[in-house]
Amino acid sequence: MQLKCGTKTLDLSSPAIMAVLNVTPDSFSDGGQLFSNQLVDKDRVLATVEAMINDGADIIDVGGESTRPGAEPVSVQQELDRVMPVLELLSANFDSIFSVDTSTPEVMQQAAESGAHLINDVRALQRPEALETVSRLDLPVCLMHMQNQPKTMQQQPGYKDVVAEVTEFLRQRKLLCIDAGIKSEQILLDPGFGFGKTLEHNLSLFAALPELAAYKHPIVVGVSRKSMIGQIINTEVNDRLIGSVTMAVLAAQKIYRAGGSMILRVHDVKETRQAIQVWQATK
Ligand code: 8Y4
Repeated sequence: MQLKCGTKTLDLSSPAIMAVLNVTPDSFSDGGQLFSNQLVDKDRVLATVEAMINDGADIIDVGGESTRPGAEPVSVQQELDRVMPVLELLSANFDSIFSVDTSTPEVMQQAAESGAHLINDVRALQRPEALETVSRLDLPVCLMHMQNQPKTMQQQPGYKDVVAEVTEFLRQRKLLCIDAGIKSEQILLDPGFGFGKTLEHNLSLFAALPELAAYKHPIVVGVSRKSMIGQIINTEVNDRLIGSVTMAVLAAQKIYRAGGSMILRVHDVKETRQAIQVWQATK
């Protein structure tokens, strides 16, 4: 299984690792140190990303909008100011695959012009012009499910049947992508762990990963350090490494046993890579 990403090709015969690079000055647990006085600290970004690549990251996911529960929306200009200098810096220095975590068509367009290879949209191209923009760019896109918006999504998550509703949403968004001219083989699907979901909802979706994999699109799984893990093992965000890696391996096992393929979106690249290698050897 291979995913064409513009000028690059991503091998998905085993799980690919997407490393999280937050370029939001307000993000505390990671990424906050990439800024000083609202300006990107270039040396820090280069050192961080070099380590990620050496640790085994296949993709670097650059995001300038905080989508954590309760986060305030950002302006287009703010997002551009955060993301573009970093993408330009990374494209000039590394031969890796870069994804841009954005829902904003202007950011998608400019990021692609500066060398981004994949669009990661937590709003599944629902903003005006997003479908048309990605279709023109001819890049792969991750469609993620979210209930409500980051500001309010964890206040009252509710579903009659979370698995049916999330899979139906992704199926509909995928059909609209294909109508807009996006190639089926460029579409990735993501149930959106933690985005408008209780622990019970997240665990139902996790159990249903084989069903989602049966759609034959690569699945993106982002559970790293999220509160669902904190709720299971009762730990703060800085003590979720083992839980995150365990869940990543279990997700890989579910998806590959079902004949699918996947990308793991993670903060802890080295540990996840080692765990996946050990799992691979036992297959
Ligand atoms: C601690 C650390 C607590 C991180 C919460 C978080 C996903 C995503 C995010 C995902 C895809 C996050 C941009 C949320 N999660 N994109 N983005 N899938 N495709 N929260 O699951 O990491 S940001």
